[in-house]
Amino acid sequence: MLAFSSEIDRCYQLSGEEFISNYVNKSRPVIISGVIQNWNGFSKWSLPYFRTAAPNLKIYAKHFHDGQIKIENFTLQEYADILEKYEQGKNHNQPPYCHDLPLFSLIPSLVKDVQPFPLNYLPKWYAYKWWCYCQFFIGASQSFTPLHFDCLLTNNLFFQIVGRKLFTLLLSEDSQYCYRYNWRWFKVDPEQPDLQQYPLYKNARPMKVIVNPGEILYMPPGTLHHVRSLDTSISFNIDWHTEHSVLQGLAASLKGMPLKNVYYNFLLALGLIFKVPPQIVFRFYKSYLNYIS
Ligand SMILES: O=C(O)CCC(=O)C(=O)O
Ligand SMILES: [Fe+2]
Repeated sequence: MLAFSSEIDRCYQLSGEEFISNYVNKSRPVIISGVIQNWNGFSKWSLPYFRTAAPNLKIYAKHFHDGQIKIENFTLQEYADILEKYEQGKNHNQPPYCHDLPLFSLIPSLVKDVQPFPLNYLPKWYAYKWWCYCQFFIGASQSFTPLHFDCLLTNNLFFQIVGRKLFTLLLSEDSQYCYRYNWRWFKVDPEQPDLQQYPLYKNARPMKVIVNPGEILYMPPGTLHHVRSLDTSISFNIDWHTEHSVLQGLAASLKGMPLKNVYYNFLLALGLIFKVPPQIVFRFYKSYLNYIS
């Protein structure tokens, strides 16, 4: 079992071998700089840029409130307009958060803005259409995602492109202090923990870290995270399994993982463990693209 560290390592230009042996295999989070700063996305990406690329694209955005998620539908044009008005101070209501959007699949031309992609951090199996496992997070300053872990118990590489985000991370062994509900969500608010209502949280060891544009955050499977945007922000992640994590993910079927998630982990196990080619597995994986968790 991993000894707790209150500090998260920051590494410059970590090699694939170092990343896997020091962080993935030890289930330790890390922030990596010096790998993606030359991506074209850093000079190109903004809401107006996305709006121009696909003004009529249908997207959704979420309001997180008191343990409920309310989803609203927009076109990209409408959503960009709402954010623009908010930034200009013409509208004071916090805009909903465009959260978990598979934007590379919806606007494939964006993939060329994130080259070279650090495929050396992932199992080779993901080289085929890796962008289909990515989700975007686009929103105004102060948007937030409540405390949760990622639903398939995957590894997460999180790429910060525009603006900064404040992450509060808790290692999976601390989930027992955070009051879980609905498989992957937690009742404690790590920004303002209510110790009267959630007394066990006093045993938890939250780690706070700011992720800046150009940095990558690695979160091991089952890491709890609460995320607060400090600025208008554009980020995306890639959720991915190793042979080890996919087995752990399958074992979680016995611990309440929803059946839909078990199905996706089963498909990934076919690929990663039984070496079924990604071209075949991916045919069955397609609906993941619209999977709102
Ligand atoms: O950036 C956010 O608000 C949430 C990110 C997240 O939950 C994830 O990458 O899994
Ligand atoms: Fe997440």
